[in-house]
Amino acid sequence: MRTAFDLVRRAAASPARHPRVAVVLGRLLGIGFLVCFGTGLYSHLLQDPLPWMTFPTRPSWLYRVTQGMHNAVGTALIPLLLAKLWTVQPLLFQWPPVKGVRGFLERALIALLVAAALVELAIGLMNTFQWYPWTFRFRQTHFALAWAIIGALAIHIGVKLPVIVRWWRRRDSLDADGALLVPREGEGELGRPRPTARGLTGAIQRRLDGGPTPPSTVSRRAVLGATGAASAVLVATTAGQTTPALAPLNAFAPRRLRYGPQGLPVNRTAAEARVRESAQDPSWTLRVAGADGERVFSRADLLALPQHSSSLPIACVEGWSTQASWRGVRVADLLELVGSAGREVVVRSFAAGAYSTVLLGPEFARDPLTLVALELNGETLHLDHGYPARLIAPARPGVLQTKWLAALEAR
Ligand SMILES: Nc1nc2c(c(=O)[nH]1)N[C@H]1C(S)=C(S)[C@@H](COP(=O)(O)O)O[C@H]1N2
Ligand SMILES: [Mo]
Repeated sequence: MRTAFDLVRRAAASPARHPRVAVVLGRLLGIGFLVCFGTGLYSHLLQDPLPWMTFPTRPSWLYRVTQGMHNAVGTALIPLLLAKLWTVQPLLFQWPPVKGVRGFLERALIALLVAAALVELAIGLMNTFQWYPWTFRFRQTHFALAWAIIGALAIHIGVKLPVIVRWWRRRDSLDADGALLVPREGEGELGRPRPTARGLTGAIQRRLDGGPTPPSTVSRRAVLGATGAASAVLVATTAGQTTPALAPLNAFAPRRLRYGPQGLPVNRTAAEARVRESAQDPSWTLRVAGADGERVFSRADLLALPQHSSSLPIACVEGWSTQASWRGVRVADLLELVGSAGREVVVRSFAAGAYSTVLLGPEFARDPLTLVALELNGETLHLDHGYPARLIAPARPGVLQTKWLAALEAR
């Protein structure tokens, strides 16, 4: 068994499987996971706020940027993580497999970290394609895994700190005083030079002969370069769904910037939500309830109130976003009419489903940009965009921009 492990490890040894490469990739992974954690936490809390929380409503494109970053960075992490696993893969075959309790805990932690990170990136990617081939609840699972990753990552960095420090700044394989820097025993079998007939790599031999600097950095660079290129290409060919400048390169992302009716993508059409009939019912009204009682407004009533325009994006959690021009009645004005200015609002849709009821915090309810929208990009709101009326507010996830409104209830 031991010989088998040794053989695998030796066969896998390569100048690019080097702690320096692991550290460079690890740093990028660390930063990337932190960015995704921060932006993901923000998105999660916007949808599930703790009671005391208020959120910024400006800049109105804030969520568009944070969620765009969440998706782009998450996408870039996929090649980085695979490259990192490739780099450290010989460590899997250490002998003995487990060295004491500490060694066992270390390996268990890495197993947890790797599994959680792979599942997290995989389900995140699938989510951007609106593909949910599972029964668990995506957001709660993605959120729980994020905590597992961040916790395991913190311990992992602590455990590996000596290796990280030692290889943090090394640009090549040479020490400050010109000696060849080779990975230590404690750093695993990474990058152990491939043995030659004489038991030494050509590079070391040349070094001992006083020859030129060993060329091993080239293949390290090649691995890092290929990984970086893979990440860059993936991001460039998907981020066009949220970044207009990259739209022409969008080869893989499912949403085209302006492919839906009225120049805006649609996640769930009126037909899919089974509201085609009720949405076109001429007796539709919006019920607004507040401290002074209840009022109902037909679409004509709403159009008779002061109309305001807002330029606000729809920014879907799934990674696409589009700026649009909306026109309708300010939510603040409607709340004023029922004596509940500045209150929190329960927003109800007549479409059944997961987002039929959402909460609109007071900071959004009183914002002059927050509208009950009746028009989109200069036309009557399309059925698929929420006709007869929808909510639109600044700096909020798309899932909270309720279509096919039925009621606003101030609390
Ligand atoms: N009632 C209702 N409102 C909804 C949804 C929904 O399924 N039902 N989908 C939401 C999601 S996930 C997004 S991203 C936006 C998309 O708005 P659009 O279709 O007008 O672009 O609407 C939101 N409003
Ligand atoms: Mo969405």
